Amino acid sequence: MKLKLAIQKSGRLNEDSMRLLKECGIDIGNGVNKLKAEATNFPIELFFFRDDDIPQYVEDGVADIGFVGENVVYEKAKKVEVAYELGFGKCRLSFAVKKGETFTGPSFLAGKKIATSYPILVQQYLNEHSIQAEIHEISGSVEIAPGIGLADVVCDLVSSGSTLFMNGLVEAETILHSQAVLIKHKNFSTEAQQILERLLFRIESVKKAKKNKYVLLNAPNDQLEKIIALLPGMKSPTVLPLASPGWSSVHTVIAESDFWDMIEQLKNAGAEGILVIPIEKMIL
Ligand code: PRT
Ligand code: ZN
Repeated sequence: MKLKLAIQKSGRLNEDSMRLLKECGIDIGNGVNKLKAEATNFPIELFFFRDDDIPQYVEDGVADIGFVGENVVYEKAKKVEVAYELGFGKCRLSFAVKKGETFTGPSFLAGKKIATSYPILVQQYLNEHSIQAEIHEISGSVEIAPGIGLADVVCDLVSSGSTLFMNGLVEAETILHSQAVLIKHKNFSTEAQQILERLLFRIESVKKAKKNKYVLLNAPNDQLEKIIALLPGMKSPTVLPLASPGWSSVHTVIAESDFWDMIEQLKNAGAEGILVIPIEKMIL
């Protein structure tokens, strides 16, 4: 059998979805512009859909799994399971008000006209705060609504914030942090589950590798103990003697997040010739 995976046909998630599959060593034959494509070296078949339709197709079993934004998953509220956070397509769903206005909390929204493409999530927020407001659902260019008098407030996806800024709006309150996730159909055969686990194992290895760097450095032997003590405790680093006497080469893996702090400390401790190399896959 082949696992059927739905991804966005074109748009913000398409490229990252395709790249992730490639990094997992999955080759997709030609036909990317069609509705379907097959992997040549992994039991997976790709379906290309609009992102909004992916939860429905996964609920119906047209696809077994899908890559889609959490914002779409929660707005559509279909019977699917969120199985894995993919780590790309990060954004937030936020209310934004006109520049110069002060958002004083949920009560600010009472009686206001809110333009959004996410009426379900906005209504949920209003219900949670017992606020009555008017929701205007628009499918695109939500940010222009206040400027043309269609709404007082918007609730839209934000990443850099420049769209809001350019439209004279200010982000006020975030109601959802979102990223692309892997969703799965509720009923899975053992065979499908096995393929999914193979896929997740690969995705996990790619993700871990991206979070870490391989570091090689030269250390004077009299500073070796101090330098090794600075390194994170994954496992002991590899230490090899250098051709020049009194020096060793130290190899280790450092988390991207600690990277700059760590490098400064290593330099201060006497490390030289520090090489930092990206890791392609990391299997622990
Ligand atoms: O055609 P189809 O329906 O498949 O695509 P679409 O147009 O509905 O979606 P698309 O491709 O725009 O976005 C797909 C998914 O990417 C979304 O559902 C989110 O999960 C994710 N994503 C991440 C974003 C953004 N970042 C984002 N910034 N989706 C949209 N935006 C828009 C936002 O709506 C606003 O217009 O970008 C603008 C804001 O960006 P900044 O950087 O100016 O803040
Ligand atoms: Zn869409």
